[in-house]
Amino acid sequence: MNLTYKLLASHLVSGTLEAGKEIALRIDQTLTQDATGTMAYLQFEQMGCDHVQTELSVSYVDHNTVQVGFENADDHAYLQSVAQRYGIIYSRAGNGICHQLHLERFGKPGKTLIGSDSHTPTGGGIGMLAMGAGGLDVACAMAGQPYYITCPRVVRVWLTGELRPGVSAKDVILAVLARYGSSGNVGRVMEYAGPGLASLDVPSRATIANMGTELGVTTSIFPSDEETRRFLRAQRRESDWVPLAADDDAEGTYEETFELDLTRVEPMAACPHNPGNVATIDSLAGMAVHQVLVGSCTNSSYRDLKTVALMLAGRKIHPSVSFGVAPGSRQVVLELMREGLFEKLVEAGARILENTCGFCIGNHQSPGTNAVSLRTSNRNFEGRSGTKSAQVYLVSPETAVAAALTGKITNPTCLECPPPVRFPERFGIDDSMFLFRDTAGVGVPETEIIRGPNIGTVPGGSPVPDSLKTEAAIKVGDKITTDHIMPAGARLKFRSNVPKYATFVFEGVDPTFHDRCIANRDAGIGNIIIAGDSYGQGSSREHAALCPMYLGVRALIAKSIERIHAANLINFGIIPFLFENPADYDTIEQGDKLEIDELAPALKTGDTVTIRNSRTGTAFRVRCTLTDRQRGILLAGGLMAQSKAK
Ligand code: MIC
Ligand code: SF4
Repeated sequence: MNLTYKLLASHLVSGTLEAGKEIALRIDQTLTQDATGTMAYLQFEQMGCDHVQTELSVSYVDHNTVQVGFENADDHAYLQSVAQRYGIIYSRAGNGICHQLHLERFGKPGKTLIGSDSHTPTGGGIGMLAMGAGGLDVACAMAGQPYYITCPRVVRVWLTGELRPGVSAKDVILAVLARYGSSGNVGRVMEYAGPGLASLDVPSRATIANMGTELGVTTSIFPSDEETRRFLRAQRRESDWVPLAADDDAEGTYEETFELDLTRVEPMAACPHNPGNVATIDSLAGMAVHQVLVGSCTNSSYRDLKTVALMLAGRKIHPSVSFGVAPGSRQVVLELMREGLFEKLVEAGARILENTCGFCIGNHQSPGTNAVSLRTSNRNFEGRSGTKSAQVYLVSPETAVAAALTGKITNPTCLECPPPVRFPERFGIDDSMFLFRDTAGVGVPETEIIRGPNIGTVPGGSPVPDSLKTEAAIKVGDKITTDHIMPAGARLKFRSNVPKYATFVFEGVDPTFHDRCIANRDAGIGNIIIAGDSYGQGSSREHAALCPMYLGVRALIAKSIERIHAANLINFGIIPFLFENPADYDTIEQGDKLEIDELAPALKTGDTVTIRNSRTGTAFRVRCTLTDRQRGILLAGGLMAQSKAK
């Protein structure tokens, strides 16, 4: 067996391990973050559990820490009280970014983890089967229910050689993105192996697994070996280590093998406006740069920040560049301080930012008009930085520093790069910002749950009707991300208030979408979204389904849909149709009246439905291939509606 299937087999609750078939998995650990967490816990509260049923569940606060207005602080108070009530470990704001912290303090090789954040696969860096999911799926896992996925095909990435100085893990994942792109990989897992692994430490592996999300795969996974053991020993939890690898004769189990010689990997960048738009740094060299930001769950580890500090030591940031650093965790900050390296950042002219997602989710540090911004984060979707005209390039920490020093895109291998950073024998451990470790898994039932005015309720869906009159409320193209559908940044603070947040659906694409949908909804006309390929890329935010549901969106018709978003649509009762003939996409215009007869009966018995377009007088067919479980959820109007009906 390959490593992926070993972990699937050891957690299989139902189904057979056959690629393409739905399987149910036992989930050992969950994580949430504050931006998706409030909805996840509001849903969990309705499930009637006395305490969480997992081995470990952690609630992190790292996204919404800007606190302009009362909303974020209200969310934090709610999350803290829910955590205490139900036995969830709570990571206070300021402790660090969820994925970095989970890797440092809780992740265990061989365990399953789902998180209400798409970069949960970071845990693959220490041999976990770690997957991003919608908040409702995480709530179900906390209630002891299995997690459903399509049994994946596994691609082996066979690493040989060793990275050259100035080239690092970010360049490796960008090379993988250059090969596989950011769409067309639904249903795959990337499994890393080969002699090249020996030179990649756990933080580097975590960078690769983290940004594997941008491929659209289910997850990425590394073996658990002596390097993994060294990392866990440094975190003073060597007893969590177990050795894990694919069997020697697993070769025939892979869909394909991609061989990557690390020695030949060059510094790379993902160019505007998609992480799959990869170019070499040499091809971009000389371009003037206005902003450089180091941080995010991809590149904010001790390894990354120490490399940055050593490269900056004794030098100054170029006067035309604004340079910011957001460390991944307190442990990273404290370690750099102990080694006298934090001051090198400050001396060089860095703007020291909080240990949070911050700039990565666009809730501060928006670049100027048309500015070129180099970031070590993982997404550069148009407008995500908060500035629509900004040109965001995703790069390694080494390339970021090279630009910060020279004011232009520069190949870092041309500069003097420090020798590879090794993490210390033992990290300093201070877990005091994790609350409720003593009541983990049990909770304190008498805790009063704090619900400030920002804490709303979760709207419910309604069953699929027998026939449906709809309007094509919007027609969008390919690679529409959940950032397009449900903007974050300055809008992030409304996550706990669905009616308010729903006013911003498709805000950057068509600000009139909300009003048109409400008018249709109130007139009894359903709304339909028409989309091209790879709809729902990026974030796991279930609000990208929940808020459209609130606006009366009953269905989506797309050429293809990304994994987590498709699951979220079903969870909230929005029918995820695919064009049987993709050319029919061209025949539909925004505003077309689309009618479906016999909808519920058709969904009950088969998977194709005929839709009439009254403007063209023609009909076309769409497909919705569902398992019986999904069919039940969808017909009931979503998972919560189904549970209530039961
Ligand atoms: C992101 O990077 O887009 C986020 C913000 O972390 C999201 C989660 C969210 O929208 O709250 C993700 O990646 O899932
Ligand atoms: Fe936070 Fe950015 Fe990572 Fe999302 S991608 S979890 S916003 S740091």
